Amino acid sequence: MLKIKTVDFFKTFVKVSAIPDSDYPEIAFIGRSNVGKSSLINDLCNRKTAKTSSTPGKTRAINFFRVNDLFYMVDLPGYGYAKVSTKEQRSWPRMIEEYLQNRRQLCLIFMLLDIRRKPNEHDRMLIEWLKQVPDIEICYVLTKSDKFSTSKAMQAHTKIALDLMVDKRDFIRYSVTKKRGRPEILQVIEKTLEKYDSPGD
Ligand SMILES: Nc1nc2c(ncn2[C@@H]2O[C@H](COP(=O)(O)OP(=O)(O)OP(=O)(O)O)[C@@H](O)[C@H]2O)c(=O)[nH]1
Ligand SMILES: [Mg+2]
Repeated sequence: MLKIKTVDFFKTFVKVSAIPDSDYPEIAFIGRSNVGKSSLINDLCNRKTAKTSSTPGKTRAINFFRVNDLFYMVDLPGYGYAKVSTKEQRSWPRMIEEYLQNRRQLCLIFMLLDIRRKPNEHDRMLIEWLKQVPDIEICYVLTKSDKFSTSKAMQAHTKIALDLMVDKRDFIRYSVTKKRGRPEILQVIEKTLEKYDSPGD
């Protein structure tokens, strides 16, 4: 299994155009505000690299973390948080969209969904878009699975998969507090990296 040895905070970007070209594969974490993206990155890396908060809207820019000097984990801003200025709120989905459209190194997306919530319009829009891009793998993560009993979590898992018309097996139930899902995620990352050829090779 992939071992995370080193994690270096690389940089924060407020504009996609400012992100330099690189040959490192990028693995991005995307989802509604407060869904648990930064917590997931910290849990995978076993350290507090990404800033988390119980207040939605914590991550407002794109944060890059270099892992094992081999690939980047990309913490994207959450969408759908109402309490920021309208201008900023509007710029979020656009920044995400721009990121998704412009990073040729992007090879894997973890699409996070709160296990307790029905996917909303933003989630659906993103998922539909992602399904159409053949070069980007999507792995769905149901976060905060500790909030439900196992049987309730299984029910929610089935329901969300059906709702999104995605194979149930493409979802990983995750819990930071209950230590669930980490090996599965690391395995997905490892498999994707094995397949990844840096452009130009
Ligand atoms: N119970 C439980 N709480 C979690 C879990 N993962 C994250 N949280 C909590 O959810 C809240 C939001 O977590 P973040 O990681 O900051 O969420 P985010 O998606 O990065 O949010 P933005 O940066 O605002 O987009 C925090 O209070 C976390 O402690 C989990 O697996 N279980
Ligand atoms: Mg965050």
